[in-house]
Amino acid sequence: MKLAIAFLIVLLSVAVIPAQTSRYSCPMHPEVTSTRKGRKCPKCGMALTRQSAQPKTEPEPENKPATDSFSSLKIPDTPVLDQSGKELNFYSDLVKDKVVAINFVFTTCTAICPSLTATFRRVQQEAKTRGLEVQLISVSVDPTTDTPERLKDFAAKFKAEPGWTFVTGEKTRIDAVLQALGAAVNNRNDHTPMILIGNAGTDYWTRAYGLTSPAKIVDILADAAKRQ
Ligand SMILES: [Cu+2]
Repeated sequence: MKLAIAFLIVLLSVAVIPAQTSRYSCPMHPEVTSTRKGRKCPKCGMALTRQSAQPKTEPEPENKPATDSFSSLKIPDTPVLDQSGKELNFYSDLVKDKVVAINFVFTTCTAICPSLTATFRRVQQEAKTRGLEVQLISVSVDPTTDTPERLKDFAAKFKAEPGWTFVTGEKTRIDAVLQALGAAVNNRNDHTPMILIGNAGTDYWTRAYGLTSPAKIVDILADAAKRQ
């Protein structure tokens, strides 16, 4: 009898304890979970959010729209500079009424930026092949170092064509843009590999991991272009 009770207690604690532990998971990648607060998703850099104690059994759709938190209205119309040193208003000149993909890079990065940028290059080529009109935007997370001249060299190195704009500018303004797009970081090396993809005309927004295959990213862009 005692043994049976002890067994029951062990069984109960096994069943109950995990359910009481807080779980955090990535809004874009539900398979990425942690029991610790404040973690970021290694796939897209988004902060993990707390989940209810009951794990979801329904699989999440792969391209979950970021509609719960994001809208064109959140994008600032801040004056910024492109790689030619031309002043543009971020929202009205680069985003408004367009199908866009935005990534976050810095020219002196030796880690992930070369891959993110090479991916964008292939996205640009593939979108062109498929007749899809898109605006690519690479926002510098290190605007103090990344002058328009540096960005121009960087763009040339990756054979960027018209329709791909590299953005820098006054640090406070760029910080405001990064903040609004969910890509603000204290240390440039911690920048997110996330790509923000949207149809600004219809206010449809989603996010993707920056090292997803270029074909898949173009699929997501094509899907965004069709969204009402
Ligand atoms: Cu980087």
